[in-house]
Amino acid sequence: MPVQRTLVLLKPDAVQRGLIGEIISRFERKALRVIGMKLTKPSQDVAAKHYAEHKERPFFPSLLQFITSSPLVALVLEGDDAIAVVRGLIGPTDGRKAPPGTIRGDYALSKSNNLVHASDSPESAERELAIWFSEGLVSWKRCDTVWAETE
Ligand code: 3AN
Repeated sequence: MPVQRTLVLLKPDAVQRGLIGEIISRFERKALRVIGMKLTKPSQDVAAKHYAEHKERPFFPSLLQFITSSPLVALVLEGDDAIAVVRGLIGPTDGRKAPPGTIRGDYALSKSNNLVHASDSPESAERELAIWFSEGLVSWKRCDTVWAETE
């Protein structure tokens, strides 16, 4: 199983609704490692780079407005198959359709204000990590790894 790194954003709605701890605790309980974390209010330029693949979509202006409206928490998570695992934990885009038990399914009622972003492929993760964490990451080992990750 490949050890992967993935970019997660706890978007402005997660911060404003006081859900930072709640959401991060789900990732921690899954035995993922937080190897990067910061509270930041992104510039239009950073937001546009991050969402570049959506620039032709009708919702692009409102997406940029939303993501730059208030601080967000940027995280990098590391672990076995982390990209797919984190996408599974957050659930599908539309909070109304996301199943209970997923983060969006439990806390979001919207397609746009859906609390969390997570990289959707190794290529996206690499591109997004360069945008949000050009300063680098902090590598460390969890002391419970041998209990949590043994096949
Ligand atoms: P996901 O975050 O589930 O990978 P994407 O990549 O399709 O979803 O869309 C990126 C972000 O754009 C979503 N997280 C959501 O905030 C927003 N978005 C997607 N589709 C719509 C839509 N139809 N209307 C408004 N916002 C949308």
